[in-house]
Amino acid sequence: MQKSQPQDELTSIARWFTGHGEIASIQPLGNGNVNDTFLVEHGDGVPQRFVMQRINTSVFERPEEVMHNLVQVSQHVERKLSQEPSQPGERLWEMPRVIPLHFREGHWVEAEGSFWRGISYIGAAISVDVVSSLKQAYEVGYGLGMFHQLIADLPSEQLRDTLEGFHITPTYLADYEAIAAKAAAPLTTQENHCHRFVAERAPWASVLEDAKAAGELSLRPIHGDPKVNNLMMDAKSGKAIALVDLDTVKPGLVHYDIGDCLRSGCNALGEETLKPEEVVFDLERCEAILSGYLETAGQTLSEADHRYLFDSIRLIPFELGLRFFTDHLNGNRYFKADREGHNLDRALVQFALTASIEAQENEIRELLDQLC
Ligand code: GN1
Ligand code: MG
Repeated sequence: MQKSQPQDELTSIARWFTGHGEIASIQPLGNGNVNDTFLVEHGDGVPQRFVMQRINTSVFERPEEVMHNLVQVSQHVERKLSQEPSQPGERLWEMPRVIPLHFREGHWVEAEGSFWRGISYIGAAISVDVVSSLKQAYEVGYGLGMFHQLIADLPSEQLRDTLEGFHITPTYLADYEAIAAKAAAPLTTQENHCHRFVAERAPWASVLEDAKAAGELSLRPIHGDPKVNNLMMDAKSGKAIALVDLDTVKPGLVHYDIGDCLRSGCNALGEETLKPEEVVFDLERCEAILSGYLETAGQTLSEADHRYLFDSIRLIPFELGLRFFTDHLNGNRYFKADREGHNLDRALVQFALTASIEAQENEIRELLDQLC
């Protein structure tokens, strides 16, 4: 877990990105589980805003490479957007940009023992932790598809692997098994339930990696972390206009992104709920998200891609539950936890979502057949 930072230290770090002017305020922003994020307001006249982030270097061990990717991705997309002039009334897609340092060359600063960066703030936009209407759900899917299209031709060799093993479920399973073998005997019924839940699904957990190894599914640039609150919607029109949090953009399976978007967008109680027994995977939201996604990215999916969509919808919440549970057994070193048992509670929610998806397998498969 990272230390908290006194306000005057935050102010002096912010000056690296703003220069000498007034810093009006620095407030925590969003609910990230890994990095620490702040919104900085500054400027002597009309206030300006930017996002200041401390990268969690226990997760991203080579933060310079994260910054390298970020610059590559935003330049690539900006170039593409500038080549396609927009029509009046059309949605204007925005790309978060890295902010150069004020006092020397570069895009990040090491200060107070941490690694900091500045990113442009997407103004006049909202993001939600829970999708509250089908229109929003459609926009979330539309935005993910739009993002996939914009990065589809980003050459892989320009991207570094900033997080090895990310979304490789068999690797998470192996980590879990090693940690579970060393952990104290399960103390609670909930822990016992999680161990059983994982064991029953372990033989299937390599489904996407097996399809990749067999050449059925292929790698392409993906976002890696498109949970709904990373999707920004225009405050007035409600249209998707940006996907933020680009630290995990790298070659992967689009299935990881589709699964992550659906697991976060189809859970009306949100991933922090303390009522796992009430968690359901909502089919209507699923239909709306997929319709939006297919509208922008449908043509890029192959027949084999379609065949593995159900598995991806089931796998990504299972994988996230497994990651939360492993972190719980391992002393909460990866995901920020506010209290004892926080990551166990989060695991229970993701496992409940997985179970709800399994219970609706026929309906979800029918929906996929209809839409694709
Ligand atoms: C982490 O920090 P945040 O909220 O953007 C995690 C995702 C999980 C998510 C679950 C790099 O993302 O994979 O889906 O928590 N990011 C990383 O809330 O591990
Ligand atoms: Mg993230």
